[in-house]
Amino acid sequence: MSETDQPRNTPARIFELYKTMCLIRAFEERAEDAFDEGFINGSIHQYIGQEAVGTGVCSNLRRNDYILSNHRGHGHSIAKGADPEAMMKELMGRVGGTSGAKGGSMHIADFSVGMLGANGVLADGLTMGVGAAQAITLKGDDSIVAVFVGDGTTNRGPFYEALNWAMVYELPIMFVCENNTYASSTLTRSVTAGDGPVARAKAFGMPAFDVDGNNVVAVDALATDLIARVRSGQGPHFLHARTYRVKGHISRDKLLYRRDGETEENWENEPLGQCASWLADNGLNEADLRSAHAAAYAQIDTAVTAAKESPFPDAALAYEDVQDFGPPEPWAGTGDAA
Ligand SMILES: Cc1ncc(C[n+]2csc(CCOP(=O)(O)OP(=O)(O)O)c2C)c(N)n1
Ligand SMILES: [Mg+2]
Repeated sequence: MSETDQPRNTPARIFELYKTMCLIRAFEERAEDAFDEGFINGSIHQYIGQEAVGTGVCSNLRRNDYILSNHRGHGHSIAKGADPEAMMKELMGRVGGTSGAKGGSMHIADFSVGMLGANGVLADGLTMGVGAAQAITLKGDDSIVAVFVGDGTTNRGPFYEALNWAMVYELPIMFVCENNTYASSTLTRSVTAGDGPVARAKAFGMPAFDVDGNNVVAVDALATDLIARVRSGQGPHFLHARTYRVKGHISRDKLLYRRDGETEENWENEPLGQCASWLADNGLNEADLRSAHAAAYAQIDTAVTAAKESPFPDAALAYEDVQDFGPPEPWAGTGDAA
């Protein structure tokens, strides 16, 4: 199967995906502004340039399907249906945040839409996703799990444990590798042996497919097919999406390790512009495209204002949601070396 074998998508459907991508783009741009203004502590990892992957995959998931994300999780969360306003509050540590203001950018979770969590520890989402898929099989329902993993993370051990376990138990899970070319400031291919993520997945006997991750029409079509296979009991599948991290690794990253012009060249292929062209070619009028874009920014601007106006949580709440085993047991030994 190749990308071009996929059934063509309708303009109405692709327009919905365009709106989601605009929302993600607006969220990331406004989050960067808020970070620069000092409203967000720590760091933020933006999803700009990768919107088509999360959007094309999650648009094929049901509300009761699950996703696991990574450190670059804003786009995945929005695509799965998390509320951008609650997410913005989470980024700013305010009352009403998705994780009660205790998680921040890298720990957004919203179980009500099946978003089981972003994660700052590379590859941990993979093993948790396998656990979730195992739970689904034990419960016997027909939901599935999609796990997002970066290209650099495919060099970590848990990637192999997760793929192996998923295949051995034929779990209902799709691994989505977002190959955005970089792992922090390193070109991933310069530290990766062999033929890359697709070959590695195939080594486990897992059906693995490659797609242009900047083309939401293609991602959506491939995801439609692979998710149907996973849901029908055909076991784990692997979707490898070629894309490009347009922004720095974190918003403060000045990209000093890139050659002149590299970012600009890749910006030519960014997914929103491609999608808008596809829609225009398929009959959507420019005014509808423009108003969808503006509506996304208006929604996020409202979210930013609400987040800035929301108070910080009461300090006493820091002790809620914390597992408390009590004080340590008194030392009962003699002090002699065993
Ligand atoms: C176990 C672990 N090792 C290292 C890091 C530091 N770190 C954070 S993101 C990152 C690069 C990840 O690259 P990739 O998997 O390609 O994801 P991308 O950032 O490109 O989305 C590294 C090394 C970490 N968070 N966790
Ligand atoms: Mg990467």
